Amino acid sequence: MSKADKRNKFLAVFERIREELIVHMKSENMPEDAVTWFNENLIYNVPGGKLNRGISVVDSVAILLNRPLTDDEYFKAALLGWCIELLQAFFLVSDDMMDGSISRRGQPCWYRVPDVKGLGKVHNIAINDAFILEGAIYHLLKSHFRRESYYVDLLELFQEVTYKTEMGQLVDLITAPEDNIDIRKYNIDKHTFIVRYKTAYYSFYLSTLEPYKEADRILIPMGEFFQVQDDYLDYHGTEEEIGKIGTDIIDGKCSWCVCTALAYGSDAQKQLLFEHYGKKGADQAIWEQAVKDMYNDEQGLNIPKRYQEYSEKAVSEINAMIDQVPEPGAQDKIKGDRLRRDVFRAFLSKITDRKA
Ligand code: DMA
Ligand code: MG
Ligand code: MG
Ligand code: MG
Repeated sequence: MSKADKRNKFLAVFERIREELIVHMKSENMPEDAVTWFNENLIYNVPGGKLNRGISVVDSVAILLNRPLTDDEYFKAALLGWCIELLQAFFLVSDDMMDGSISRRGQPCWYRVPDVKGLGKVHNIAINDAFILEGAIYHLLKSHFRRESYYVDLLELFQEVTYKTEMGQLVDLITAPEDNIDIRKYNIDKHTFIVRYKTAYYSFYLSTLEPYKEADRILIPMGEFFQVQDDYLDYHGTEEEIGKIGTDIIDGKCSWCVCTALAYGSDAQKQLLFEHYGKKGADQAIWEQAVKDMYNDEQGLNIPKRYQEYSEKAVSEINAMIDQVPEPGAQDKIKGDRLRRDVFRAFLSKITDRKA
């Protein structure tokens, strides 16, 4: 099946899920304008991304079972995939408020949409809209998996991963307080801690839906690599490419780029960062550009080249770890008993060389 067909098949399940959530809201006697609001929230925030995380669930199940899925198996796997996409939507709506971002997935961030279908602007309603996206996950899990033996495991996994992500967001945000950024405290270890919690757990680890030891060992480094890419693209990607306007320099984030600059930069280069990094004000665009120019300088820091080197090393290290995963042998009663190398390779190939 082509990539586009795969995506469309997955999107068709979203329509069923949205329908189900709307029918449920109506059955709770929610007023019509509230149902309209929720519907717009779902459409605007859930299906518009790359859908890598969600589709990976379907791919993983198919690789593990080693045969085409029945319609019911496909639906259940896709539903779990959409639960991850709902979780992602919940994180992104709130992340954009906290980061003061402008755009996301090629459209204004949800909290900046002034008025939904003429219903009127409600101050900071995006906070509740984020919560409700999270609530929808547990409603769906209950209505589809309540009778399964693994129901509690699923609930725990979603809850634990959510909690870890929130811990990561906490450190991400207090590391860069708006009024007093201190980049002297930034380094790669601090960065690794933040990205492991805020990105790695929910981005890949959750998509296997199994807390395997092997998954932990490989998918967490893969998630770290994924966030380094995100940090790099924040400064280097154009809005057309990444669908969002980068805010890390002005927000003073502990990003891979600034940690690398601090580790390898000269005293003069670090001085420029102390003066201009994370500074808000009338001249913020000029200061941001000065930092970007310094990152770009081919004779100097050359962050693009360092990123290229980092990426090649990360991909080869992750591949080496995948090579060590034992393939299922005769001792495994069920063929899908353990994660096979292909599951990890499928994840890695989705993110290698990504430009968005
Ligand atoms: C990503 O952090 C982490 C979460 C939990 C959304 P980020 O602020 O770097 O993401 P983005 O660049 O997409 O705003
Ligand atoms: Mg952000
Ligand atoms: Mg953020
Ligand atoms: Mg980012």
